Amino acid sequence: MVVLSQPALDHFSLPKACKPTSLLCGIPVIDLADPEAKNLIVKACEEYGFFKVVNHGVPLEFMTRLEAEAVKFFSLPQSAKDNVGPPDPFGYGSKRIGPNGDVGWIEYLLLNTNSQISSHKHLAIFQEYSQNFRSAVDEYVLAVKKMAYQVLELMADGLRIEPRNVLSRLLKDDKSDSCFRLNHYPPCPDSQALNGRNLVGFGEHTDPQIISVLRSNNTSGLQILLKDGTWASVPSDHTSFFLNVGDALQVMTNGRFKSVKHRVFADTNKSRISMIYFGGPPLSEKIAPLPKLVEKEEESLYKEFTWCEYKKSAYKSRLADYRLGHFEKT
Ligand code: GA4
Repeated sequence: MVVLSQPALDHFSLPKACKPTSLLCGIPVIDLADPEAKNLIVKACEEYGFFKVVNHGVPLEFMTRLEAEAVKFFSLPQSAKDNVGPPDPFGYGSKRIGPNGDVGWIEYLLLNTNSQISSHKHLAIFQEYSQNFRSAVDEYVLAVKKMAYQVLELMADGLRIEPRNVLSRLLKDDKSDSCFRLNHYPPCPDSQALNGRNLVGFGEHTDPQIISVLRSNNTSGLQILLKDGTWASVPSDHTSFFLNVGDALQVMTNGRFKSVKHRVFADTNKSRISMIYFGGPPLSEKIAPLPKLVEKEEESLYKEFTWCEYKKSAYKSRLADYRLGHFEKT
């Protein structure tokens, strides 16, 4: 990633005068071994669209091994990284996020987790790079997927909907359109130039999928938007996972769960490395409120659409757009 000269930092930074930010100390923590987990997950999704998972069963060495591989990858010469870019959307990207002009203080690798629909580019990324990298991604993603299935099944129990795999089956499907992202937010090159402002790593957005599972190193930067319109910083925890509700799950719960807006700021001293699994349904899947979650009198808040239609529309949008707007009934 090329370090920019001082004036260019203005493209990435936010003015000082922002809404107040607090430290999210009361973030819901779900212990997967707790008999109350199913109800606490539902409560967290209603209140925040976001929660932390502990006792998750994913070995810490899977996380640290992949983190080390990611650090190795991002330390490669720029030309080697550019060989696996630009993103189409899969592949290596630097500063540009998506196809519509969004930028951030970030470099990343976006991968398709489904070998059945992976592009040549994706295969090339893995093969050209290294076997160690590939196996670290594979073992990590497999373990995280299993945990995500468990969470979605607990969620179905908490919502009292049957069968309990009504949500998890969408991620388990061979054709599930899920992806995986490794992000590197380099430390801010010249913190004086920012003059107290924040350097935007990944601008505010919601995730389009059903559920996202994030793990980061011990560098802070993630913030979520609370119901009262204020931003809260999420204290980092490299041993836990942070899960958030995506747009598709908001629709499937007819708005009962909110897909949470979030953003990331770069740290002034440390690199932030994050790894996120985005669990999405098959492209042909109809995304609509689950019948049991639509009260008798209440109608679906959304028009019917497939995941493929939603994704296409998302890729025409800017990061901060309210993407569900096009799909709401008027
Ligand atoms: C946000 C969530 C995931 O990181 C992502 C992003 C995707 C991309 O980087 O290619 C998008 C963004 C994300 C939403 C709107 C579109 C698409 C960039 C962008 C401007 C991989 C995803 O699925 O949607």
